[in-house]
Amino acid sequence: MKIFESKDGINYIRRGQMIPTETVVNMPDFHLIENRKAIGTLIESKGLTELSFSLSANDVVYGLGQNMRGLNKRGFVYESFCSDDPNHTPDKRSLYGAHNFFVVLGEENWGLYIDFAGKVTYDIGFEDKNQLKITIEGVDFDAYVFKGTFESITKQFRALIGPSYVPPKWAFGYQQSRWSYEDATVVKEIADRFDSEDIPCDAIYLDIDYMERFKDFTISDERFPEFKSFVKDLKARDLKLVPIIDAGVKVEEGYSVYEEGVEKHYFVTDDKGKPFSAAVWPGKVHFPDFLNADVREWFGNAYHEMLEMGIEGFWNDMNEPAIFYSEKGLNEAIAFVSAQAGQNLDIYTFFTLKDKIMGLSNALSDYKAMWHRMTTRSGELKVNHYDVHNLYGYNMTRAAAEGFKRFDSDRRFFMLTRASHIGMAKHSGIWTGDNHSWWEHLKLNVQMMPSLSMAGFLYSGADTGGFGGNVSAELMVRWMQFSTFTPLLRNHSAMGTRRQEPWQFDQATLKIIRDQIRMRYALVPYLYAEFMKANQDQTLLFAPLAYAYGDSRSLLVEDQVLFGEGLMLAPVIEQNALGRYVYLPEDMVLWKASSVENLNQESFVKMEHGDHYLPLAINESAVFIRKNHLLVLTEPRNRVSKLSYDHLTVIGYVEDEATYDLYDDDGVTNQFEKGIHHKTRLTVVRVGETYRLSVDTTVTTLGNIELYIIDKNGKTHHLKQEKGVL
Ligand code: MIG
Repeated sequence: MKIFESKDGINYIRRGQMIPTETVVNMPDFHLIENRKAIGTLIESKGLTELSFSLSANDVVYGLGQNMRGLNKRGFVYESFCSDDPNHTPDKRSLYGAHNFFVVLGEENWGLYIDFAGKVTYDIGFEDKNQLKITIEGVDFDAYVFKGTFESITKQFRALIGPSYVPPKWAFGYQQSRWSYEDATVVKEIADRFDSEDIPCDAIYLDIDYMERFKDFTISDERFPEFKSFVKDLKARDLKLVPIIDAGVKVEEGYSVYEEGVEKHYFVTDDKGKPFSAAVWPGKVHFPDFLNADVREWFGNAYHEMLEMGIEGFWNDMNEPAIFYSEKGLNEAIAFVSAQAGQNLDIYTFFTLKDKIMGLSNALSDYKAMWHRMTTRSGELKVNHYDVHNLYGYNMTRAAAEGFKRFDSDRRFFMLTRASHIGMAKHSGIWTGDNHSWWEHLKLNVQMMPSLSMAGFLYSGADTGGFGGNVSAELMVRWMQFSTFTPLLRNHSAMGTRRQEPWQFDQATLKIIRDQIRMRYALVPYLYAEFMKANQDQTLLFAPLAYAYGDSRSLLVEDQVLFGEGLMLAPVIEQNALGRYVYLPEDMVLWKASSVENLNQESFVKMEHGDHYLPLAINESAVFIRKNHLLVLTEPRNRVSKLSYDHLTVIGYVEDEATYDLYDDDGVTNQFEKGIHHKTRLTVVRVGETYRLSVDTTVTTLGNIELYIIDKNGKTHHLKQEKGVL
């Protein structure tokens, strides 16, 4: 084992020669240090490594990206092992992503990132409440230990993995999805309905039924007879179509992707070197070997045809990879079942029989029977799938992202993926998979956003309203109130469930949801600015309260989160609740956000540090503005592209002075990477009994600004600044 240290005190531990993940892109200068115990206790046996650390009584543990349970992960066992499991119940240990970064805050603050391609298990004070025990399924790995404040630890980590994926700006608009809008007529009806109901929307999704027999990169002629002109028509209305791509390639003679893949040996193989056969939606499939650079190039180029037709982005699904059954597994199960025919089954044999069938999906034995030809710097490496399982979805999406770059290196493309690894945060956003229309999953969404920010997944969000199960109008509304702040705002639901487009409920609900989506559009310039700054400054877009507040109560708050530099959100996440308790770590200003149309002096209330019960009617959500911070709204429009800076509203809680940098750029190219963007600096200063706004901007179209500034006595000052004054 070698231990190194960087000049900012990051300890880098290298054990053996790990399978490269290409996650760390900015390696600081490290120097070798001798005989230093940088991490807890390390035991290696039977091919596993166990790391143990002791936890102090009040330590909290934040992180692990997309995972179950609370903000504070202490008290349960979690796994990093990309899993396709549509039942996110509290007993589950892993979801679709593998995100090996966490931070311990307490007696001593530290963070750990384990750079590893295989399975890692975290027992965080479960077996023994004072022990954090990590089991790595391998002996070769890299690890990074960070020390400092919550903020500096997360910054150092994010600096290592490099900037996160940035979508085109329209991706901050509302997106409507359903499994499935099955043909062009239905999609058009949805588009028309949004416009006739006057509800903003920027994108409509195409789930698996747009394809011809679930074959990737094909379009059903029957259901989308004039696909190209259809895409063009929607584009003329400023609406984007987002088609899905699945990991498995259908086995079918005459299907070019399949034939080329077989001919060039581009598929993951079985123990005998033949393409591994499994079944997913298309029936029998082979899996492209995304760990191989040639395969990535080939698959990435396959997206070009639809890009040429005007498609601007995709979602990659089933890339854990999800396997309904493998040919081998099914044959074995059938053989077992047949052998029991006519027998008088004892109970144990009956259960074995049942398990043989139930256990066919996503079986570890299948993952262990799959082989990759992985491209590494030192040549091609034959690796077993199980050992690199967490890199599969990551590299599928990397293939797409690299394909987009080759198509047009300066343009931003929309990309979401289901399975992920930290290394993928630079290539794509994620949606959090198949949640349910359960209040528990709204809470899970709230608790997951901060750990996703920590892992670098800034562009993310849940299926708003819930994917599985039937949503009530009330849950839909409360979920929309929270998702108004998540960069990805997508309403998606499964086949067979209650429809959940905004107009599927009653008239009152429709109005609330319309107002809510309009509020989202009014917030887009602000959300976008917060997003881009969080990415550039490596700060957290969503954070636990302890990110900014050092008191012991803040460490324990599980249902309120900080958003960006100036807000705290306290969403209602309980059925029938017409209010909730909130904890304020300092004085703040409450906006009971219900609409952006009717703002007035009474809309904002200063509240004191401490605990409060807050009544919140069904159309109200609690948005808190932190001390000496500003919130900026624009006038809503029905598309992101139609938003302007002509009439801004600045809301602030200002004791003496507050400044806000409203970042903006062209929203479509990668020029921002070269520093081509503008920042409008808004400064509000108290001058005696009133306030003055100064604006430092290069934006020529900046118009009138209306201000609601709340002072330390809770008085709201309503001021207007005319264009000429700027
Ligand atoms: O086996 O494509 O998470 O969003 O609608 C289900 C159908 C496959 C899972 C995705 C979901 C999508 C669904 N897919």
